Amino acid sequence: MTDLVPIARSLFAEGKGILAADESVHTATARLASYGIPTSAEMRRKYRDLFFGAEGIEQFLSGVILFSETLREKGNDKKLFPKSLAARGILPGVKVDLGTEPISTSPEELITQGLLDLPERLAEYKKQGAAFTKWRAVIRIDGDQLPTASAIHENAKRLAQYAKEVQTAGLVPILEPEVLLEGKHSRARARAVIKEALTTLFSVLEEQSVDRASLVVKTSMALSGSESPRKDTPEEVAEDTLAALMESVPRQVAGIVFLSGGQSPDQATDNLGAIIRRAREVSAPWPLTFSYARALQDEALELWKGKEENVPAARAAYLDRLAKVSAALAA
Ligand code: 5MM
Repeated sequence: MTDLVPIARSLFAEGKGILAADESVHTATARLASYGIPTSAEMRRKYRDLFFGAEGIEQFLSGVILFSETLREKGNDKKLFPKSLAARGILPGVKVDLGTEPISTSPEELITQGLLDLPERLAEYKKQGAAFTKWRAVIRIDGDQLPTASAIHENAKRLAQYAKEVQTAGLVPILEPEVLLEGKHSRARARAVIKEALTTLFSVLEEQSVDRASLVVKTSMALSGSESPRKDTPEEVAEDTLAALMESVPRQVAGIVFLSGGQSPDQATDNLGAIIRRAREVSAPWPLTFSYARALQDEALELWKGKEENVPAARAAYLDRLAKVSAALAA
């Protein structure tokens, strides 16, 4: 039986965090298109290589979350991506959910798919070199109406079943109940919803006897909605985020990672720094780090534009952002 706890804990090595590079074909296509980059399978491979082939990323990254397609692909160095990451001491992980669909009884809310053939897929991903996995539930705030308690509970049940199957397969699960930034809501509402989603999740995990010590939680920060005029200070974000987490996440978990959720790279960096400082003040019991996609990639994509000649400048911007986010962990 693999001891999953040291693997989960290694994601929190000092000064290091996770690059989320697990955009599905649909999301990668939209992301690249937003920078004027035409998409094809080869362009997606080049997109991954831009971020995985950069020299020195192992100073800042403990892990990378891949999309299943990328697990089977090779970098420009002709090495399989998971192998070349592992050779540099970076754990390869994989997103195993298959996206979301509307809930039939509450069509404005989403439920995550992917449990049906999960054991077979996990065995395959493990053979391909994955050491950890991720499943994302999507929770939308709309006034006091959404999310419904039932959507939160249904998503928690699937997250728990996912975690159990992943641990049985000898892999570390990252459980991501993402509370979306999109909306007009207040930071207080985001804090309450994050707390509710995590409290429900841990109650279902307990019912289903899921091992907490070898799981990682991936959470949103408590922020005012993106359509709210309110601009939160990093200290406000940190106070509310830590309050939600201290009231809902048991001390035994291997650690908590943050998603960037559409924040600018600077915002995501500054808020992380403030969260780390606040965690120290309140003696938070778990290790914390980042698991960003957009906040680590945006500046590089802006420079890259899908062109070979722009790779050095794009990688320099990416390494610069990684250095800043890593420095925020020591804030
Ligand atoms: C919330 O998205 C996760 C973190 O990314 P950000 O830091 O940009 O918020 C990310 O891992 C996400 O789960 C993947 O990009 C996959 O998304 P899709 O929509 O393709 O499932």
